[in-house]
Amino acid sequence: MFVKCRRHRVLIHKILLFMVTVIVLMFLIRELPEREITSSKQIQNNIIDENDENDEYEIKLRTYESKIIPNLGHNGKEATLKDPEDNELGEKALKSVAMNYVLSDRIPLNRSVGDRRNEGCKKFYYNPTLTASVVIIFYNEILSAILRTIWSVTLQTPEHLLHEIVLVDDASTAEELKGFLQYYIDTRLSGHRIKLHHLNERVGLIKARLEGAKLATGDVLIFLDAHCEATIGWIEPLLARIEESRSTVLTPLIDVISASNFAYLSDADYTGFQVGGFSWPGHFTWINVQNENDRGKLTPIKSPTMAGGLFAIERKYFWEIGSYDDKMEGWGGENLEISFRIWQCGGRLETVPCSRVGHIFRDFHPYSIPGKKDTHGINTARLAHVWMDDYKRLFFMYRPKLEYSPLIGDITSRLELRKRLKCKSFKWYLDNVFPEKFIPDENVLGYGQVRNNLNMCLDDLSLHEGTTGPLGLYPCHAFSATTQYFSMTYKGKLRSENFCAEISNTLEVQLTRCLKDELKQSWIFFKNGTIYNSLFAKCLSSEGVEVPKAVRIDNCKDSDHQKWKFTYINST
Ligand code: UD2
Ligand code: MN
Repeated sequence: MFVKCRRHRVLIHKILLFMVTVIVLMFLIRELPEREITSSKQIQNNIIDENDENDEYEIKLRTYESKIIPNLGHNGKEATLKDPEDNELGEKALKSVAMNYVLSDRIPLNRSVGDRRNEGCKKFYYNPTLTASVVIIFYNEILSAILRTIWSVTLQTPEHLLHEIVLVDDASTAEELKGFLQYYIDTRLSGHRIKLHHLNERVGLIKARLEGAKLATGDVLIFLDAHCEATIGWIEPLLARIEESRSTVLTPLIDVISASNFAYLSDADYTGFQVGGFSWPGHFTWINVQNENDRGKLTPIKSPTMAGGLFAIERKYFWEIGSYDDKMEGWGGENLEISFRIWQCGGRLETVPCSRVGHIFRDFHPYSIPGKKDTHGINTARLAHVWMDDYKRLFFMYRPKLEYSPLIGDITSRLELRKRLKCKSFKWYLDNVFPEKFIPDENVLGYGQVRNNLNMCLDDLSLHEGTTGPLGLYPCHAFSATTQYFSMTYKGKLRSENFCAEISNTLEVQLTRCLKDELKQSWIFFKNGTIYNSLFAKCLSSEGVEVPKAVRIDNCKDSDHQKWKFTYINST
C-alpha cells in the first residue's frame, strides 16, 4: 500500500511538473516571436542604415577611383592633364587653395616618387629596432593629398618599424574628411593600424600635434604635414640615429613637390641642401651647412633650427623636454621654440641627408586663423620672452607692439620648465650652435638707420633673401627696422641681417651675399661720417641718385651727400 501510494505521489508530481513546464513554454513561445522580431528588426535597421551610408561612400569612392589615371605622375614626374577644361579648373584651384587638387585627384594615391636617395646612402646599413608613430595633422586639406601622404608612409615603411599612423583632424569643416575618410581607411587601408581622431574644436597646428602625440604609443614620434610623400628608405636612418642618441631630434631632407604639377623636384644626387636658421624678425630661414667640411656629407648634420613640420623625436623625450608650448595658437613660432629649447636644454638637432620626404610648399595658406590673429607674431613673442634672454630686443625691435602685448598670455609654466631643465642661455646657443649668426648691434661701430645730411636714408628696398639688388636711397621713415636697418661692423662690413654692401662694376652699391676678405665689400667709417672704400679710394655718396635707386661711390669731398649718421653709435 505504502508502495502504491508513493508511486501515486510521484506520478502526480510528474504531471504537475509537466504542466508547469508546458505553461512556461507556452508563455515563452507567445513572447519569443515578438522579441525576436523586434531585435531582428533592429539589427536589420542598423544594417540598412549603415549600408545606406556605406553604399553611398562606396559609390562615391568608386567614382573617385575611376577618375584616377594610372601612372600619372609616376616616379614623381610632372603630371599634366589633356582636357583644357580640367586645366582651367586646376588653375583656379591653385589660386583658391594654393594646390591644384584637380590634378591631385587624378594621380594614383599610391604612386611611387622613386628612390630619391643619393647613391652613397644606399651603402649605409641601418637596422633599427625602435618603432614609429607617424602623426599627421590636418585642417581642411585636400583629401587626395592626405591619402597620398598616408599611402607613401605605409608603402615606404617596413611593417615592423611602423607602429601606427595617427591622424588628427583639427575640426575640419569639409564633409569628406569625416565619415568618408574613415570609410576609406576601413576599406582601402584596413590592417594598417591607422587611428583617425576628430577634434571637436579647431585648436591650431601646435595643439593638434600635441593631441596626436598623446594618442601615439610607438617609441618614436614622426610628425608630417598632410601633403607629404615619404620616399624609399626614409625612416631607417631616422630611427637608427635616435636609437644611437635619444636626445637628438631629426629632420629628413624636405624636398619640394610642386603644388601645380606634383613633380618631385629634388634630384637624388642633389647635395647642395641646406639646414635651418632663423631671422631676427622671428622667421625660419634656410642656411648653408655651417661647417664647410660637412657640405655634401651624407651622415646627419647639425642644424641650428628646423622648419617644423617634418621631424622625428623619441616619444618619451618629446614629453621630457617640454613637448610644445600649449598656449601657442594657430600657426607659426612653434618650430623656432622647439629648436632653441632642444639645443639650450641639452639636446641636438640634425638634418639626415639620407632620409628624403617631399612636401608641397604652398604659396599661401588656404585657411584663415580663427579670430584673424597674428599667431606667428604672438607665438614668437612668447618664445622670445622665454628663450632669448636679452637678445629678444632684436625681435622686438621689429615687432615693438608685441613686447608687452596682453595677447602673449601667461608664460610662467614655460619659464619654470626652462628652470627645471636647467637650460643654457641664448648667448650659449649663439656662441656654440650658431656662431655665424649676425648680431646687428654687437661688434659694430654703429647701427640703426643710416641718414645723410639731407635726411635721406639707406634702404634695402625690401630685397628678398638670397638675391642681389641695389642699396637704395629713400626718405627716412619711422619703421626703421623693416628696410632701413644697417650695421657698420668692426670688420669693415656695411651690412644688414642678410646682405653686405658691395661695389659693382658701374660703381653703384649693391646688396649681396656677405663674403669674407672681399675688398669690394670693405668699408672704413670715419668719425666725420664718411664711409670710404680703399680699393677704389672713393666715398659712399648719394649725389645725383634718384630715389629709390642705388647709392654709389664717388671721389671723396666735403658734401652733405657723403656724410652719414647711424642712429646708434658704439662709444667703446
Ligand atoms: C611650416 C611647417 C609647418 C609648421 C609651420 C609653422 C614644414 C614643411 N611646414 O609651414 O609644419 O611648423 O611652418 O607653424 O616644415 N594645420 C592644422 N590646423 C591649423 C592649421 C594647419 O592642423 O589650424 C595643419 C595643416 O593642415 C598641415 C600642418 O598643420 O598639415 C602644417 O600647416 P601648413 O602646411 O599650412 O604649414 P607650412 O608648411 O606652411
Ligand atoms: Mn605644409
